[in-house]
Amino acid sequence: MCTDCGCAPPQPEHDHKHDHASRKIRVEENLLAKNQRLAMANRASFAAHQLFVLNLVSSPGSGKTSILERTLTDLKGKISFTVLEGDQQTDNDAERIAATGAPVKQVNTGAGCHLDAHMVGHGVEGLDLAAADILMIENVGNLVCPASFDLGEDHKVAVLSVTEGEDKPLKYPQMFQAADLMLINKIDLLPYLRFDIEGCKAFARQVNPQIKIIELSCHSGDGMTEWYDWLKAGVAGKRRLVSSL
Ligand SMILES: Nc1nc2c(ncn2[C@@H]2O[C@H](COP(=O)(O)OP(=O)(O)OP(=O)(O)O)[C@@H](O)[C@H]2O)c(=O)[nH]1
Ligand SMILES: [Zn+2]
Ligand SMILES: [Zn+2]
Repeated sequence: MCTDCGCAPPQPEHDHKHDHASRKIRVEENLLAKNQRLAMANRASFAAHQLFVLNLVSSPGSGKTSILERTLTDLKGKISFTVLEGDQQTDNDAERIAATGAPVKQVNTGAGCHLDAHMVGHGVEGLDLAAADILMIENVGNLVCPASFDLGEDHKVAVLSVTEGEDKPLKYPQMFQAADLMLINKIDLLPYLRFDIEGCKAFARQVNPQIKIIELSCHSGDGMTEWYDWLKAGVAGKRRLVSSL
């Protein structure tokens, strides 16, 4: 259960009357407005370091950490990364990232089901942002709440693995609307599944006609070059933008 984003189970009925719906909307508006202010502050600080910042979002287990592990290893010496890992509990993912040699910090959200801009602002305090080209933020595995929270990133990247079913962009449209890139991961498993990959892409484009889509497998390596090219273009674009100011 989320402690602050309103996804708690319904409360039991009681006999006095007050306007639950409008109060909930007000609280959410305040919460999101505060988050937006902090996200703008994060964005300004990231821009000062010419950082390309990505917010990786997905359901649990789609392969976010695995994609990061392979990316950090393959691009070592070419692009420098720093990583913020978000999970409710454990520092398992941070340990996996640290094993690649990249700087990493873990943020535990406890009962919270998403990272917010405040957690990210403090989370990056111990990281040397000036030394990095890309800040990768791995959000808590959850296809719902992270869609509503701007962290100050350049792009949300939604990871969807082929074991989850092709209908997910239609069932969780907010996430796929908020993302600029969708990575369809685990395509090495396609021969064993009934997953309509063209249908999945059509559903994603139905909710977000602009979304870019890359099919890949971080196990086999298929499609990883296209992802790396997208990252390199993002880093180059950020440097050009800053040098033209
Ligand atoms: N076959 C196959 N398995 C994969 C691939 N990528 C990840 N996996 C497996 O999927 C499982 C979950 O991967 P993780 O990288 O931990 O997923 P995650 O999205 O970081 O998970 P959370 O942080 O818990 O949300 C692991 O058993 C991985 O080995 C892939 O490309 N192909
Ligand atoms: Zn929630
Ligand atoms: Zn992970």
